[in-house]
Amino acid sequence: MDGMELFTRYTGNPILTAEDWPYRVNAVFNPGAIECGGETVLLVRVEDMRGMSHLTVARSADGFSNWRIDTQPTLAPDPENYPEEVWGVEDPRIVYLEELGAYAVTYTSFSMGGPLVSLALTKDFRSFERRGAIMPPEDKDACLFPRRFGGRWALIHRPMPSRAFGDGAHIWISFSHDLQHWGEHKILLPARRGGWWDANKVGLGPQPIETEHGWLLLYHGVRSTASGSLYRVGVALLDLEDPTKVLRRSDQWIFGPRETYERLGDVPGVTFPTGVIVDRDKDEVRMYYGAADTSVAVAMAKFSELVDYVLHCPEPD
Ligand code: BMA
Repeated sequence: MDGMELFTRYTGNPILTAEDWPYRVNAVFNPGAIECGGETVLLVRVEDMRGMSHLTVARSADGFSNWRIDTQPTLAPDPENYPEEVWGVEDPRIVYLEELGAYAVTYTSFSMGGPLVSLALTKDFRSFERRGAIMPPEDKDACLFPRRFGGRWALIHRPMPSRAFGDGAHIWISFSHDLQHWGEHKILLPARRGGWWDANKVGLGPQPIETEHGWLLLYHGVRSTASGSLYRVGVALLDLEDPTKVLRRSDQWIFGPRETYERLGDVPGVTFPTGVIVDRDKDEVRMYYGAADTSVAVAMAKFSELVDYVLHCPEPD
């Protein structure tokens, strides 16, 4: 199957825009997504009229329409207590940690030293327990796995190398016993080089999806062109018990900017998925993404077809 056909865009896209917001904002995009209390909860990145971001919850019964949006920021930066949040909080990813009975939100804090990874826990998306910065700058696109491996939590993230060491910004994995102190850092999915669609810069998209064949990852690859960057989406499969092992990786991108709302906006040519919801009864994956750093959109795939596709992708070297 041609990967480009795996996902179908919702005809009502974009599903959330700045005009829908109960207060004045510039843009709404890159939402974390999870099912909570039988509803779809999106934790949306909202860019205010100063250029700084906070996170606001939007809830919907069907995941497509009739969104109820919090009337004020749900998770606003708190630079007095968390100085790393001085220039805003961005791009959350969400997983449910059964062991703690809480949702873990990893997000980017825009600190004076650059973007870094922060962690907060919540049970209801109303109040949050901040755990502070867990990775130093520059680092972003981070998400926990929902359970431990050999007693250790695992985190996917994307540190930026110093220019002196070339252009490669790769996806890494790290481990921790307490969610606070991290080590055993390894490159997981390297950016490719040269003419590839995902050359030089890749990053995790939504939270890892557990399947019987392994952890399915959607990730973004960035191509720089004469008129800016193109953000497209690829897929990989990690070993279920040892997520440092990459079993499969797509050669082709499976989703990328095509519609006007993806091609026009504050940052043209960006499709940036940050949340998925898998409905196994309906065999459906809903992928929520930021379009052109301006609005929130959703595209659907058949879960079985997505798994089948990644199982037919090459094994990496
Ligand atoms: C990335 C992130 C995202 C953003 C994307 C495109 O580096 O900062 O927040 O959507 O660039 O501008």
